[in-house]
Amino acid sequence: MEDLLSRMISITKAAGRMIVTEKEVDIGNKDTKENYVTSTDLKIQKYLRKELTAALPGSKFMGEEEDDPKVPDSYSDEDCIWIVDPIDGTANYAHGIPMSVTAVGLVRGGEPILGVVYQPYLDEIYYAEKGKGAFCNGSPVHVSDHPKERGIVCTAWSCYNKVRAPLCFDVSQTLYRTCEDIRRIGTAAYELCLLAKGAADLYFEANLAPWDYTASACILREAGGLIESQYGRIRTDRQCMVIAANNAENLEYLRSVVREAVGRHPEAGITY
Ligand code: LIP
Repeated sequence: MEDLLSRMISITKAAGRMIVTEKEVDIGNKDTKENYVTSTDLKIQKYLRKELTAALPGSKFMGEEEDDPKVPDSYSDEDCIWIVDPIDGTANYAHGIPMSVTAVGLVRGGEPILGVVYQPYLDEIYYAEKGKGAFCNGSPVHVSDHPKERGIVCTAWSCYNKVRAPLCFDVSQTLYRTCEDIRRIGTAAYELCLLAKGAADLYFEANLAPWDYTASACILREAGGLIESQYGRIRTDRQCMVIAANNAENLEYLRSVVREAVGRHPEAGITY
């Protein structure tokens, strides 16, 4: 796996560099005005599919910009599947905000076993192999020991489905009273890496796709962090709500805050 991780790191860096080198970029929208797709997304994904499936013969591939981005029907528990987000933070990229990453996760039996996230504006490469620790640019990273009162919370307010926004603002209002402050950075994959390196401490999003969090879930767990969904463990075969924290006490607090807010907002359509 060490050689494969090295290959993943090289491939992910080469892919992520396109975020900062591509000059002629076509910008389009998917189902809503907030949900962008660009020519760079498509170019990066095409590159990742070619390089990653060649690096691991027989592996399957799921990317955000696929025509039908779901776990392949023939996916058995032991198959390896690449779950990738060519540009996580596409809205930031479309608006010229220098905060996007390329995220590549490898899943076996539904579990992330390798994760690589590259932030090209800062030239930061985060990576982890299950059971072998998490790193940023070659240095080990670990979650903070901050109590919730000193917690920096990363979150979002469901811009792709604003029916859920009242729930998200309700959660933010409660956390804002207890924790130190809130950040809305616009890339789940990078925000979860901030938890892994101890720069942030709690994370909540009402609905994310597997490519938003699979790579970072491996990195965060290897950094000592905790991440889960409304189903318990995060799922790599469907979208889910994501909560994460630097320790079990803060995760339990976050779980209770989200559960109470979900009870106040049945319109969000989330069971938790
Ligand atoms: C984005 C996430 C972000 C979330 C956005 C969007 P994309 O992923 O990383 O945290 O708030 O709604 O889902 O669409 O840029 O790959």
